[in-house]
Amino acid sequence: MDLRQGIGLRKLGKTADEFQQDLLSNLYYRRGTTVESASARDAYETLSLTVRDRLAERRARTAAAHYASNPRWVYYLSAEYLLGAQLEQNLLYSGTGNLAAEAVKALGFSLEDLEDLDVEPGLGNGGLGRLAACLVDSLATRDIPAVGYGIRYDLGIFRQIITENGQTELPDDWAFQGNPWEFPAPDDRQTVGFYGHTEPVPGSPDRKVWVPGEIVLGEPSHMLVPGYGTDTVNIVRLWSAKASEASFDLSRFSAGQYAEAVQEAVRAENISKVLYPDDSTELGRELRLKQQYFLVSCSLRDIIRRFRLRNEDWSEFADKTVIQLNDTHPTIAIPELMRLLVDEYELDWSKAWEITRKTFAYTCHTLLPEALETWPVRLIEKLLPRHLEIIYVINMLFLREVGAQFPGDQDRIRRMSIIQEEPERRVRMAHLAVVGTEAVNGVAELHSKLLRETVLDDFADLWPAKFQNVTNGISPRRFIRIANPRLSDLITEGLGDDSWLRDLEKLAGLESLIGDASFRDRWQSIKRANKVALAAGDPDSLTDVMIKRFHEYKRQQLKLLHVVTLYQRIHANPAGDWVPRTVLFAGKAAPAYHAAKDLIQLIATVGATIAADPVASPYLKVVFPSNYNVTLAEKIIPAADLSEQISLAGKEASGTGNMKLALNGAVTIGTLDGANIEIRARVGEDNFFLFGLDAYEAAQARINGYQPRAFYEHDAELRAAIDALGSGAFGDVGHRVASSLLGWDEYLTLADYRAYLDAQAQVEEAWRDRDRWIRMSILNTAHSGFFSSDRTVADYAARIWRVAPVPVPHED
Ligand code: RUG
Repeated sequence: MDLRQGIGLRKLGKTADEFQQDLLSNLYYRRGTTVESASARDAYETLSLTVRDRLAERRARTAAAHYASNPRWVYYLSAEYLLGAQLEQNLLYSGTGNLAAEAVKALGFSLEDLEDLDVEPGLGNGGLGRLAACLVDSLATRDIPAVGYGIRYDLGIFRQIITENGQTELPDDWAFQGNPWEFPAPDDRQTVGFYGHTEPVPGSPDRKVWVPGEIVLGEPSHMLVPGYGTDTVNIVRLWSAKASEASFDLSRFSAGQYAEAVQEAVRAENISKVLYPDDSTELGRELRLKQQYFLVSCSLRDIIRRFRLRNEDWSEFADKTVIQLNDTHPTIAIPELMRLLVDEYELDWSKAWEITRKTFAYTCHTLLPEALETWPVRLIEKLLPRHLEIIYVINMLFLREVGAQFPGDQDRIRRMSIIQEEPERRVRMAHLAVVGTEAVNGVAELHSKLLRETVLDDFADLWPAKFQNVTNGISPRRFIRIANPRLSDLITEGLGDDSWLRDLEKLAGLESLIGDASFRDRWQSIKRANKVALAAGDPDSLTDVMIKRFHEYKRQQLKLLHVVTLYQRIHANPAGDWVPRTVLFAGKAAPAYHAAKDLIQLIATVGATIAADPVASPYLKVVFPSNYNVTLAEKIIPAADLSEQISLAGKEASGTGNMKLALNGAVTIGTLDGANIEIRARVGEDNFFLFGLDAYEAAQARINGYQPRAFYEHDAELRAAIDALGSGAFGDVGHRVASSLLGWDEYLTLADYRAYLDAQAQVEEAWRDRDRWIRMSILNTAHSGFFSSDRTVADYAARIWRVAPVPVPHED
């Protein structure tokens, strides 16, 4: 028997009996317990292993197919992954949901109870991390050979508690009870160096020897990433930092200096301790850069190891490998690959540079200057001395190229340099990422256009063909099939089958059902049932949701001004014909972002005031559930009527919550920003509430000397709302928010207030005409097909990665 051919795998049973037998044997042999004493945790772990085994069998066949075809691979490098809960997804993707429900019932548990024990790995902050998770899902669904690389943070995104005192952060020890979904692979451990110095190599001017001052080990574990409706199972490989054996100081321990004895080990292991440590301190920044290099160094060595399993010739590396950099966080991979090729594999510089440039591609996710990373030269010099030398050479050769193209244009050279000189010498990671890659993309049409016209305009002049757009997308499996099973079942019934889950444009077929009154009734009852399940407020009220990270550019403050104005209007006319609304906010603020935390506190306080008010509370309710994460999003999104996408135009790169809400039949109120523009173009102007300045008008307003006070003085309702916030009734936090809006109003909230309230009046008019609203809702779902991440991945595959699918032969 040739085990390398994958022959010899015992087929895992497909019948209920066989599933139950497998569950029992996992309970006995892998969990080491018995039916009589099995706890819910035992049942959860055992079920997870039983489901995982089915995916692992597909994984074995996937690996065999990939090995045989020696394909071009996509490697996705991302500092963040928000994978969401795994059990329900893996039941769906392995087609074992019914078998599992029956089997755990026989053990005395309900599947729902066990799903509650499935903790989501919160290894990301927001949209960027969730995008990475959607893309790996779609890569597998599209049968593209791929590995996602990331960091296995011990503590994920903090657990948030909201009270009237604002946001409190608690550590998220997500794997405290273990994580049945991952496979540790200590044999693939890598060694990572930091600090130290470099030494010349006699006779080889391009090469250097780097002698690191600290060594840390990177230990991988992987989680399975199944494709939907296919046999492909890819992996996400996550690295944990481990101290080397030598870092434990036995002599100090023996001398009773216990803390000192483990100090070095603790320092090493801190690298993967926490997602994004607070970078407002010098130490925090250094740790963050360490994380980035740790991810990159481990992953590149793993990629090279994989390449060498089937290939020998370096000239084939770029043909077999594309490495996508998810934002600038992993950009240090560019000098690291150069270092490996030049210093360790002894390629000459120009050959190595050709390979490097052809291997990488870079996705930019922002336009905000403060989000474009730069690192102090002296920090890189200290932590990664060889990389700084390499960056200098890359920069010198690059600026020579610029000089040749634009002779005498010193200003352009200064603007484009990878090194910023003033006020402090820093490495501009976005410039390095553009110079060292073959393709650069933005994440929505407007974003890609603004990147070319503003932030990266000089680079787009130099290399116009390098710049592309790939509009983001979302996984329809997670964000409608799992999140909204009632609506998914209705859609499947309406369209005749569930093939829309792999071909989301098929949702357009719903348009022909819109004239069917019973279909519309069922659509409406499902939305209502989802609201009842969410239990956030009156299910017959307009459920108005703003769910996303807290950031001033996203403008939760604009929504708050709207809430305060509604409150004041109700008070002015308690007998008015008010549309009852439940306004739901959810989201986290970065722990050191004080203005965003102020907003959270103010919203919570205003919400409590309204709740205690007998005049307003029958019509207006503000709810703010704690700890927004993927799991909570899956509950809120199906219940939403109105989707708030109200960032200042030109600031939100794309947004993906906007897509999830539209897909679930929420109607958007939004600005011409990010992917809102593409959503509106598809769902139709009549099914989208547009308001506000566009990106060019917003930029112009600042140039023209924007005065927020002028808006305050000319609009009595706006004045009343801001005065109420600043009146003292809401304490210092109300003062701070009001005076920041009146003083500078960075994101032109006051300029867009009146247009926003007018658009909200149109929302209420449409809502009162219930039939019109349901039609709008259905049309939003019907025309959201473009926003599937399967389409996003197909775009990357065709235009950036140039990869082909490798189907895994199906076995019954
Ligand atoms: O803010 C952006 C979102 O607009 C976008 O949808 C998401 C995925 O592309 O990425 C978010 N993002 C940007 N997260 N971090 C950054 C900073 O670079």
